[in-house]
Amino acid sequence: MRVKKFVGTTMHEAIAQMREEFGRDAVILDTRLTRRRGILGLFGQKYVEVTAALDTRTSGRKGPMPSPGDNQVSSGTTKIANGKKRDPSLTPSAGQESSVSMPAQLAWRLYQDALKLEKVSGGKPAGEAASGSMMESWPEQVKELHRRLVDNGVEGRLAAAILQSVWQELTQEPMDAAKLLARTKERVAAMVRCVPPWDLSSSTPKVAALIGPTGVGKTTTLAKIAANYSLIAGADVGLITLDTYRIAAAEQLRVYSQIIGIPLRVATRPEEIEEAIQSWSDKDLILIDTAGSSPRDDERLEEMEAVLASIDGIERHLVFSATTSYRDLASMIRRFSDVGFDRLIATKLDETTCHGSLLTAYALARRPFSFLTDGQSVPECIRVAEAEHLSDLILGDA
Ligand SMILES: Nc1nc2c(ncn2[C@@H]2O[C@H](COP(=O)(O)OP(=O)(O)O)[C@@H](O)[C@H]2O)c(=O)[nH]1
Ligand SMILES: [Mg+2]
Repeated sequence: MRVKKFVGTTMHEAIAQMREEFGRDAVILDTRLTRRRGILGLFGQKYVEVTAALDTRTSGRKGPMPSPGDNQVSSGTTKIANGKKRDPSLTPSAGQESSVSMPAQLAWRLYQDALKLEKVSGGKPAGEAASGSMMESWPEQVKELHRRLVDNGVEGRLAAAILQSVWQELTQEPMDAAKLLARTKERVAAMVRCVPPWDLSSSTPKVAALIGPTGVGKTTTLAKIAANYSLIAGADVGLITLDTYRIAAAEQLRVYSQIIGIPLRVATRPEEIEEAIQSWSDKDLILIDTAGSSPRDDERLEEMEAVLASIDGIERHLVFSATTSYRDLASMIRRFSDVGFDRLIATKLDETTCHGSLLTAYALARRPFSFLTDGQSVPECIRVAEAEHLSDLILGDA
């Protein structure tokens, strides 16, 4: 293992040096913005330090910078940004989502039925009782898998609906625990929709905003996305922050924008966002950070709703932590549904081993996942959401 610090005036420069020396197998361990001492320690020039590691046992490649057509990042767990010039036929636009298969629809319908029953009878126990009577006919292995899903944080009635849909198909066959698990995984993967990375080949910029409660990791995730698209995919990225309530919050993003070497605009009024977007019509990607607001903070949400509604074609990603309880997820998603959102981003996957909340959040929001994050490091700890991987996480197998 070789570890080395690479220094540049921008992150582009530092990463270029890293690629030159370590090739494409390098893993970034740390990135930071520092100042060289100037007069009296002041006014020193800012520079970026990238600490990278290379596993010398497995890496034989000592290559040049990735070629323009070969710009997919693969560092650590990251596999996020795709090249700008991809074959459009291979890259469905974010709006096109794969359709939900019939068995998956059955699972969703069973779940909706349990919820409906709960509504007409005025409480959760009826839905639970319905699930309970369904479960009585199950063999022990199916019950055991239900317990596993619930232990992993999948809401009980949802877990029951999934297993009932799988069990219905398997009743004619001899019970086989491995087959049951494999089918359940397939079912869950078919139930959650994910969108592929953005196709940035359009002539107009893709504009995306990250919304969600305070502290879930919006700003960090925005920096990860920006760094991957800018530094590895070579996209022209601009950042806007609406987080003007806390000076420190805009400052946090400013530091990231300096490290990455991309521009940041701070917008306090809706017109300023529009101006920024208009002046950046030649950019590939414009990312907007928003003020974190607690789900109960109505006034701020209304303000944000007005601001985001003023921007045409903006894609809103609701960011939530994988550690959130069912009750908090439900109230958060209800609240942010008023603002409106198109995608889900789950963060802090590293902070829990129970990833059932991802399925619960999807069930409540019914919006596709775009990205998942699993650590504090920028730009590594992020990946594009993929249904099979989500399913493994939800079943506790990843
Ligand atoms: N463990 C872990 N921490 C994270 C992750 N994403 C963000 N954080 C941390 O969560 C805290 C809040 O992040 P921040 O981006 O400021 O949240 P915001 O208020 O939603 O913008 C920071 O300490 C981040 O480093 C993640 O995926 N895993
Ligand atoms: Mg923030």
